[in-house]
Amino acid sequence: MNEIVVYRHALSGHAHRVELFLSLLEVPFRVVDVDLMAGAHKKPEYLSKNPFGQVPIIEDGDVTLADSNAILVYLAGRYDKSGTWYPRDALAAARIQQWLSVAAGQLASGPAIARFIKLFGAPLDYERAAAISEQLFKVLDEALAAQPFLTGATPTIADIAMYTYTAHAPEGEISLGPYGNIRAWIARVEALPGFVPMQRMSAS
Ligand SMILES: N[C@@H](CCC(=O)N[C@@H](CS)C(=O)NCC(=O)O)C(=O)O
Repeated sequence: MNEIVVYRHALSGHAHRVELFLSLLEVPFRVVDVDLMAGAHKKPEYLSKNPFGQVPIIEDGDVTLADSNAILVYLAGRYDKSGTWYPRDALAAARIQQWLSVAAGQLASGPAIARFIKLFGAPLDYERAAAISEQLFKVLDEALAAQPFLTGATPTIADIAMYTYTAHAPEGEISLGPYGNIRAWIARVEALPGFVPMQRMSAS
């Protein structure tokens, strides 16, 4: 097995979801820290790996792949011997895809942007991010009332994609206080063997 290389930033939730999944799968990897503050991700060498100039990307032998959710799909297909993280069944896969879309949609434009504003001073619309977060967390909390993980009794890549920016929402001053089912789900994800946290930036 190749050692997978993950290009990341230590505070990127998108990158963390990749590191978390590799750790849960017990797939060996090493990280390369990309200095976003210095603009390393917009240099030609990095853009040749990901023309969007974003972290994360992975290199796995001669495969170079960008986009955190695409990477989760790839890793599950290639390295998950259990076949449970991204089942082939059409409906199960579609249910997971629904959450991957939410992770790239409302989770990114809500809690992730709120955190980006509060931690890094990004000049973006906090009220909008907070409103998206509230709507998202109501739906998420309700979805988790009926089952322990997002698509059923066992975790899938849907849970991995949704975990980091949800768990770190308080860093963006989005409280998880009202959402008991979400908090219980976070604890379940954090109890998975091989779980690795992302660095926290403030008491939350
Ligand atoms: N759709 C991408 C989004 C990745 C993303 O937004 N990465 C951020 C860090 S969390 C980034 O690299 N931002 C730098 C930029 O866009 O210039 C994914 O899921 O990997």
